[in-house]
Amino acid sequence: MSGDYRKMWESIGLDLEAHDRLLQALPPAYGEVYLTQENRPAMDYFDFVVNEIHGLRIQELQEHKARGGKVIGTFCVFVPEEIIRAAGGICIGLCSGIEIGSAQAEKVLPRSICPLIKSFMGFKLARVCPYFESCDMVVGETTCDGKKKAFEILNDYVPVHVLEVPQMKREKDRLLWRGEVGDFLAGVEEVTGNRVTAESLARSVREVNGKRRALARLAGLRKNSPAPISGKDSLLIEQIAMYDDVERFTLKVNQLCDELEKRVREGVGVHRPGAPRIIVTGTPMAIPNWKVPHIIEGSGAVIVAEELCTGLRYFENTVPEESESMEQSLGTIADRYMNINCACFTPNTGRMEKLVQLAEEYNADGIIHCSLSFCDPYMIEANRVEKMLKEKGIPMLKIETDYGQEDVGQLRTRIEAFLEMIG
Ligand code: BJ8
Repeated sequence: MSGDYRKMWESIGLDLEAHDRLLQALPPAYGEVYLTQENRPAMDYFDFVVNEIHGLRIQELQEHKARGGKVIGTFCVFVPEEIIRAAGGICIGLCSGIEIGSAQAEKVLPRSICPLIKSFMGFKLARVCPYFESCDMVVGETTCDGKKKAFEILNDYVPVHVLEVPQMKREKDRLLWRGEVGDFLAGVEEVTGNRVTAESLARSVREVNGKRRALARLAGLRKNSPAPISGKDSLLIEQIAMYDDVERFTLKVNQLCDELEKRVREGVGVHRPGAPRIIVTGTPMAIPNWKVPHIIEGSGAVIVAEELCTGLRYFENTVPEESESMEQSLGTIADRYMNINCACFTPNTGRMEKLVQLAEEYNADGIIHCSLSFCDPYMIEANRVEKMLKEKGIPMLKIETDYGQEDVGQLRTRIEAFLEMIG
């Protein structure tokens, strides 16, 4: 990191010793997973952002807060970030992608629970995440039972606004969700002390759309063969999208896409000719969870798309920009989010259809379904995915894992066997 941030970390209430241990664990992992890749495009900005993950960006958040601005943390791509931005707040996706503070988390949660939930509780209780400690409010949702109940506990430590996300997509569910989006607007206005206007909302919609379009442009370039960028680098960018400054990030992704377009014209890629093209689907892979993509690409395949919330589900739809009133804008924002294919919905047929469509568009040789352990929605829905893909003749491998490294050898063996079978 470029500066000495200890004073800042102390002032926001971090446990400095525990935080030192976390930082020591991170850089080697990044070097090994990312910096050893061959023929990377210019990723300097994104490498820099990761390097400064607890430094410069936190400083920016603190400066925003010193000017009276608020920071709002989220755990789900269902949270309408357009509204947070329109109220002058900064929306930060809290990561939960590493095992941390488990001992503390297990004092308030059962041991056998989704690692993502245990991680966010651990981060908060161990006081090691400067993003979490910068939040004036966090937003929870009722997507899965584990999260829904854990947010009641988290509310003991930080104010939590819970969004009720419906479980079905009928008209009455859409109406309920529209009501939730309206209540969220009121909650955000109260925390930030700012009123959202039709103009501020329209501007925010344009800016967030710009970010999503840049990510979609990047995704589109990966349809080419050879792929001009690795799946690991693409995932990293999708993870950074959750917490970086929106306008700067959009600019940097578009600049990278300019370079990738040139690569495509010149036939430059990041993998050996004939490498199997893989789509990854399942539970989100929050930073710094790169375990499975690292194994897949380390085994000679290339990941061409992520049907994940840290992937296509985050950016594939935009909000229409021509609304004439605040009411209409809120409606179109709510509708955009209801199109997300989360396994928390029943049925969730949109996800199966999307996977078949993606396999065709991205010319994929196979799909790897990766679920965090104890995640009932995705682990059970894997059966529906498998059934549909079988019907369409698309090979699929189903894996279940957590944030530990103990199963790496076993996962590698299974992934290599799958790649050999489809190769
Ligand atoms: S829209 S996928 S980000 S809820 S992995 S905590 S589901 S037990 S994360 Fe998600 Fe929003 Fe859906 Fe996406 Fe529960 Fe499963 Fe854990 Fe999960």
